[in-house]
Amino acid sequence: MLILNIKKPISLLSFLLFAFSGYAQQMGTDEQKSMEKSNAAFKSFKGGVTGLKGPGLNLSSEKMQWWEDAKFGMFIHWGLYAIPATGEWTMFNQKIPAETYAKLADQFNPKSFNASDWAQIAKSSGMKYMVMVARHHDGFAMWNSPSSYRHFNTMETAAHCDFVAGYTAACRKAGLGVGIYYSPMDWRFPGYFDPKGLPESAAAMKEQAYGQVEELMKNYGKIDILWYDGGWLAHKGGDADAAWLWEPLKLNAMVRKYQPDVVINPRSGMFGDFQVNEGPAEVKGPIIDIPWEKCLNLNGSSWGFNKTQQLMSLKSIIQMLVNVVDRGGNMLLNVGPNQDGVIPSSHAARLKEVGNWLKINGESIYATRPGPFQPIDSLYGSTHKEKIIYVHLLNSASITATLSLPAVESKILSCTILGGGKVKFKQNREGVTLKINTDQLNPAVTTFALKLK
Ligand code: FHN
Repeated sequence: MLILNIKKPISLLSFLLFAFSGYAQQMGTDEQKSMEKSNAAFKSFKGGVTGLKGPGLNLSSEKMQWWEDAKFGMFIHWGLYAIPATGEWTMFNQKIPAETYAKLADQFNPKSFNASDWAQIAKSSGMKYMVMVARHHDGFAMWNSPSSYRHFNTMETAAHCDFVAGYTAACRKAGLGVGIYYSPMDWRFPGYFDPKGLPESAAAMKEQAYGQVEELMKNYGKIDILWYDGGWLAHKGGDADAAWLWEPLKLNAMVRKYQPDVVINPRSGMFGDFQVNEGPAEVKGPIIDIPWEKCLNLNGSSWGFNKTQQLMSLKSIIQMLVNVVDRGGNMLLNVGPNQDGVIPSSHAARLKEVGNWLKINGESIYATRPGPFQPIDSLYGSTHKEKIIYVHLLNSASITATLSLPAVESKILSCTILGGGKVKFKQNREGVTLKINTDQLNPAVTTFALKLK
């Protein structure tokens, strides 16, 4: 029996995360760097260039509409790392030799895997698309992958099953957008850690990546989202800095040959059809006028299944979703099924509660666009669609008896709370004032619908 539980003191960042966001990631140093480099790219994007651009490789805004209307998706980190239950970076953080780690595949034979259950949980929580990890940094492929280095995949090991096939079929059948996550980096290759010093090993890793991306884009029907992760080399620099090895314009030209309309993120080193902001940090600041996505964990301990459970509260999930959508983004919320492929019932229950809020407030989220009011951090934000402006009031101590909003040119005919009653309001050239009755407020976020003439 393989024992893998070396206790590591939580890092300063994890403590700060705990202090400021109420839950901690048990992250290793490079794992933290991995998240920070992605957010550095997001920040620098606002200031300019991130990722290589090539003719015809990015989608038009028309082709991005469905994604920008969808707003909310399920991220799924599932693989061998669900067995030790200490997160998807277990192999690296615990310095487990590849040969030793590979033995986990002999134990990976999930009897209760049922992707339709995953899809139902996603639908009942109001999610419109899913993104499943097909291969993470540990190299283990969750599908029948002839390109897999050393046949390290679920078809040629104990499970003898193609989980990507099951997932894509169930997701599509449920009417959800089908997304696939792929990590070009693979810790099993020494060339990953020294690509210039060990060029053959780096080239073999690249060859595997091209072969596997082609398999995923060719063998599973229409794929709607391709979510690369881990373009950076030797845990250094950014994804775009590794373009000399991955040649992302060549790689994604191949992808578009099979999947012309697939939405591609920015982590292959190519300019993304959307940008990514990762982690639990609260979303603040003005509306961002480019397609972007916030990805974070429902269970704060790690992306992969973890025996340490720190579930996000319902309030923090709904407030995160609203803060993201009011600033023009989508939210990709992650679950980590256990080694049998089951999403823990407590996670499914929490997501169902989010779905209940969206049943009432969904019209202020789906297919809306941010504004017209710029958000006030930790107080309110807005979206609009056709002749309605939606104001999302975050339930916080700073709420008073009235809410002052900027002026609106069109005449407001009525103001109501979604799922609630009428609201008194005043409108003049200076602005709009809503009369707030705290008894009517939702413990997380209350949506005011301003119907315009
Ligand atoms: O290193 C990965 C991590 O394990 C996880 O997959 C996240 C998900 O966005 N991405 C990387 C960290 O940025």
